[in-house]
Amino acid sequence: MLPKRRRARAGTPGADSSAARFPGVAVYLAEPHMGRSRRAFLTRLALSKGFRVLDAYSSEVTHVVMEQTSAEEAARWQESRAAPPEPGCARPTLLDISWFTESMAAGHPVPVECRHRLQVTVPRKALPSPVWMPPYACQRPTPLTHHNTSLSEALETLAEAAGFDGSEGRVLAFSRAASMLKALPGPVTVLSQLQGLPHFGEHSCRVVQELLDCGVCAEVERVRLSARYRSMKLFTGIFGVGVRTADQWYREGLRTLDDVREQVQRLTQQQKAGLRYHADLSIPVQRPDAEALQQVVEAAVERALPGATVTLVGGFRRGKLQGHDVDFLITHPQEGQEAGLLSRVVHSLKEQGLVLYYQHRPRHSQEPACPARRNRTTDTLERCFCILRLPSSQGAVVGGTLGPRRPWKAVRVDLVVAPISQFPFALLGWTGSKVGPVPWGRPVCGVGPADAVASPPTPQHFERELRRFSRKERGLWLNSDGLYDPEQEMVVHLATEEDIFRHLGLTYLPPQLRNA
Ligand code: 8DG
Ligand code: CA
Ligand code: CA
Repeated sequence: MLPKRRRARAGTPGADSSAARFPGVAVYLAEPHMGRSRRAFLTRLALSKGFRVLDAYSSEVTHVVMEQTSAEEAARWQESRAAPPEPGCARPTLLDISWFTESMAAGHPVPVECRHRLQVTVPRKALPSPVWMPPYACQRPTPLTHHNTSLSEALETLAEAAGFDGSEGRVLAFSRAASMLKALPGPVTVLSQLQGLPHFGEHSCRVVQELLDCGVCAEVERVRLSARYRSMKLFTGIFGVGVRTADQWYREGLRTLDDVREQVQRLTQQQKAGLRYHADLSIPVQRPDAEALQQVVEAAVERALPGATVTLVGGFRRGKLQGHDVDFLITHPQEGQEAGLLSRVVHSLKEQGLVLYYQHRPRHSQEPACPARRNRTTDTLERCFCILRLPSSQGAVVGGTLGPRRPWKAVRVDLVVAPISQFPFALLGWTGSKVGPVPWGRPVCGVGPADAVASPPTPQHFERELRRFSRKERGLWLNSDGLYDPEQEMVVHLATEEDIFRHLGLTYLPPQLRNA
């Protein structure tokens, strides 16, 4: 015999989503001022109309209905029951009983309007003033969601625009300030809270002040709407196009994708592929797509070399729900076994008809004639920049009125191979957040310009800061290849990411806290 409460739930037609007429809606009637018998009556009424009514408050609830409850009380009630929502998942809407009664009268859930909402000001934790923060992004946790999004996004826009103009100093200044805001334990409400924080120069402070006063910053809005920023963003969003090429096109008067298409004879193979699949590639890749691709890549790797492993890295490893591409790091527990693996993996994917484009970059020599190679941002690991064909789930047709309609979509995928001895460094490096743009792609010891690095120039910078910390504070050179001690002229061997943090004298930060 089930306990009374479970029995009731099990027998409740509305508790089963398949039985409900409105599967996207799960109502929870909150008691505070709603007597038990009234709640039971309203529950029966809603169930009879085909609504799903949940007995207990859970993450499934989409609509919380309250009666005679103030906004503050509602907010307190919610805070006491719910953990902060997962990134990308909204909290359920807190509604007055008027939404419920109108929905019952209509026989279906009516659209939520402003007047139905219990206007809730979520209580915000006050930020101590002034607040203290360590100067390097690798010395402080930076979660994916934070308290100062509009401020950090404004500064990142200015950093990006500075990158488009080749101004590395301003890129660093704005991205360091933005990154600091992301790490703060509460929302900035007055400028004085930033007093004494490193990286807040006069310009960044002015932008923050204007945003706090007016909600918008004229300079940022001007940049966002400017023809140059828009074209540069459009061009650098094409796979294979870096800042230098985008700038050249802009100077020549090109503004749109059609302008670029007219210059097709000048494009590299990579850029041609980028343009061909631009419609698909400009839509963010979602996590389920990344997971589906992981299975495809894992199967190909297992066929090519049993025992080799595939790790999802990049933004998805940091907990992002979407990204501009999917990054996989491949290794084998036995050093040297990975040699030749990538060609076989790509061959296997090609045989399945999944490869739309690829550019294989073999491993650079391990013994560089030029020691500065050890100190560069791009690494020597073997990799393949690909565009793969991902069949859409259940054969759904993708593409709208403008694009082709077909049961698959093109997705950018980076495959990187590291020998097991370099794996922890490659894992750390390819998890990011990334090393940010080198605005004009200065060639380093014969390595190609930034245009050769197929990724859009967004100013995230955990890795850049980690490498800077390592060099300036510890005298060690870190990149995705390894850690080098220039004084001892030797490579430092370490087995895990945790070991690398420890060796650098840093507290370990898991990937989800590296969203600087
Ligand atoms: P997104 O795709 O979610 O938009 O962003 P992401 O996953 O954080 O960035 P990414 O551009 O895909 O780069 C992933 C990581 O790879 C980033 O932290 C930097 C790292 N990385 C290296 N070496 C190289 C390289 O030579 N080229 C590129 N593009 N990334 C590299 O360690
Ligand atoms: Ca990525
Ligand atoms: Ca990538």
